Amino acid sequence: IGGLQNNFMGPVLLYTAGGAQCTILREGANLVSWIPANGEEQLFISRCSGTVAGLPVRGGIPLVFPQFAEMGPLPKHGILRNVIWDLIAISSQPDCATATLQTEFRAYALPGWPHPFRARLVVELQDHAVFLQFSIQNTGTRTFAFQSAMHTYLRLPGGTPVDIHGCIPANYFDKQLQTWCEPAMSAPLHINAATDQIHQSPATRLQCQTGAGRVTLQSGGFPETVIWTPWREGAAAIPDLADDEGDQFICIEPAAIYQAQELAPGSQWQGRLCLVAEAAPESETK
Ligand code: TA6
Repeated sequence: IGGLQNNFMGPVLLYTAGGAQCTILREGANLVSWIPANGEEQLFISRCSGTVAGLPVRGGIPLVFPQFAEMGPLPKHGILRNVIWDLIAISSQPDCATATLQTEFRAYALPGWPHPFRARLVVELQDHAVFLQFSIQNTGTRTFAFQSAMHTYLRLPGGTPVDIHGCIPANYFDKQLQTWCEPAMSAPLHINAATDQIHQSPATRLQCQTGAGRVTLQSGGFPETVIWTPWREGAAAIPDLADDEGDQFICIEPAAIYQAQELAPGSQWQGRLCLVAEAAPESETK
């Protein structure tokens, strides 16, 4: 039977009758585990998560808001990934389970961010897919602009390059080179080294071969896409990542960074992400 298993303070667990399951931490409303029916874990979590005080979990799908990286006065990637969210609704049917988490900020609750807002994340789990709907409501009296991303850590087998299919060619900012680059016209995007790029095109339908099959990623509401991995050479510089974990994930992040979003008083913005898992054909697993 499909269902739910939760306690008020602990992680939120969803599962379907078909055998899919996912875990959402109330810290950061982070989807830290997703195992589709007949499948394996699709998301990466570092075994060093939690070893450095003050850092959020290294992996899953941290939510970035209202600042991307160090592009403003707030802590890196903003303020949502460190706070404890409330579980406000949960429901279950045999083939689908849903959880809604929410957190609210009052005006001037934080230095560098005077605006009150309500953030909500709805996670819907089906046998082979998980849907995330991230929304921000401006509960204040002034329009504000914000950056956002769903910092999705897809698990890789490690030790093998990864191809990302379906990128829409567009200029991208290379954070390592600190320069704007023209898109490579040849698809797919082949990753075999440290990569940190902000592409000026949405993740309309990207496909990536993960450790246990293929994942399709579709976003809505986010005009840009970040592709990041430290790979082997960059792992040592990240304090809450083991040295052998650098090539065990690729972050594909629907984002709004250079194309920040504006939100008028009382209005709501919504960003969506759908992940669909497909088992690898037998010929590919041998
Ligand atoms: O989204 C890519 C990025 O901004 C990278 O530059 C890298 O710093 C990464 O995020 C991880 O950030 P974190 O604060 O989680 O270490």
